[in-house]
Amino acid sequence: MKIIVTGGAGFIGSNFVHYVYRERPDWHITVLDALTYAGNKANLDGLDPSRVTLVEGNIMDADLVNNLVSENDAIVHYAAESHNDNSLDNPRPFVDTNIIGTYTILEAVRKFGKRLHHISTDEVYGDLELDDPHKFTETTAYNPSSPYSSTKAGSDLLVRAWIRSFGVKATISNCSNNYGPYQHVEKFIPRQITEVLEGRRPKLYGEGKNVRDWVHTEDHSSAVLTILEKGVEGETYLIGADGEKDNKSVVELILTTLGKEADAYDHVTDRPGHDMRYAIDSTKLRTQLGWEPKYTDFETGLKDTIEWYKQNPDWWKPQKAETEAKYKAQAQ
Ligand code: NAD
Ligand code: TDX
Repeated sequence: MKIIVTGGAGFIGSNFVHYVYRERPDWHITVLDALTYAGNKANLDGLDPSRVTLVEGNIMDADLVNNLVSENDAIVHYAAESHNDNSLDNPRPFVDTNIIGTYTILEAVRKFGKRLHHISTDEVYGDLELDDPHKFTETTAYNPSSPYSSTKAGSDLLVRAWIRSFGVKATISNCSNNYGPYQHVEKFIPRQITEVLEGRRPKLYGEGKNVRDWVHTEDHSSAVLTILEKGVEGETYLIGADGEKDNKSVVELILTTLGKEADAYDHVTDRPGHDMRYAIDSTKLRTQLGWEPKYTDFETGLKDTIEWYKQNPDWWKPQKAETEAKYKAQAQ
C-alpha cells in the first residue's frame, strides 16, 4: 500500500504517520505538507526515508497533487488551517486551504479513481448546551460557528457532493479535541503546560465552563487506520472517547500535576462566539468497525503529555515567544 498523508508534518498528521509506520511496516508513506507555521520537519525525525518521503508543497497546487495521487493508492487528508483563534484574526488562509485545498484533492482522486479519507472535526455540528442529554451523531445537522469550523464544514460538504455526484471513493471522519505529543503551543493544553514550565500562569478564556471531549491523538490514529481499511465508501464516522471535561478542570489538573496550586491561573478575554460544549457519540465506529480507544483515562494521558513537553523544550521553545506575542496583542 502506498499512501499520501497531507498535513503529515503537523500535530495529528505526524502522529498518524508514526502510527502507520509502526503498525504497517510494508506501507510507503508520502507526506505532502506546506510546512506552514504549524508544520515541523522535526515531527518526522527518526523515520526511515526509504519508507517515508516528505514532499514540501501546497495542497492547492493541482499539478503536484495530481502527480502524487496518480502514483499512490490512497490519500489521507489532514492538511488544514486548524486554529479557531487564528481564523477570527484572519479567515482568508482558512478559505484557501480548507476549501480550495480540499477541492483540489477531490478533483485529483476523481481523475485517477483513488481512495480518499477526509479528516474533519466535531466543530462542524456547532455546540451543545451544558445540560443537553444528546451528543453529536453522524446525522446531526451542520451548524458551524467560526471561520475555522465553517470552512471545515464546507470541505466536508464538498466531499459528500463529490461522492454522490461523481462516485468518488471517499470516507469522512469527524473527531473531537485531540491531545498528545507534537501539538502546537497555540492550542489550549500545550499552551497551559508550557506557560507553567516557563514560570507563568495559565490563561483561561472567560469562566472556563466550556466543555471539550478529549481524545488522545493515538486513538484518533487507530480510528483513521480502521476506517481506511474497513470503512464503507461514502460513509461518515464520528471519532471520540467519552472524554468530556470543562476547561477549568483541565487547567487545574495541569497545575496540580506540575506541583502548583490549583487556582494559580488567570481569566482572560473570552473567544468571540466561543462554542460551549462538544460531545461525540462514536457508537457507529465502535459497533460497525469494531474500534475501541486505548487512552480511556484522561489523567494518565495528560500526565504522559505533560512529561513529553517537559522532556522536549527544544521542540516547543522556538514557537513559544511568537505565539504568546500574538495572544498578548489580542488580550488573550
Ligand atoms: P496542525 O495545524 O497542527 O497541522 C496542520 C498541518 O497542515 C501543518 O503541518 C501544516 O503545515 C499543513 N498545511 C496547512 N496548510 C497547508 C496547505 N495549504 N498545503 C499543505 N499543507 C498544509 O493541525 P492538527 O491539529 O494536526 O489538525 C489536523 C487535521 O485534523 C485538520 O484537518 C483538523 O481540522 C483536524 N482535526 C483537528 C482536531 C484537533 O483537536 N486538533 C480535532 C479534530 C479534527
Ligand atoms: O489559552 C487558551 N485558553 C482557553 O481557555 C486557549 C488557547 C483555549 N482556551 C479554550 C478555548 C476552548 O474552549 O480551551 C478550549 C480548547 O481550545 P483550542 O485548543 O483552541 O481548541 P478548540 O477551539 O476546541 O478546537 C480544537 O478542537 C477541534 C482544534 O484546535 C480544532 O482544530 C479541532 O477541530
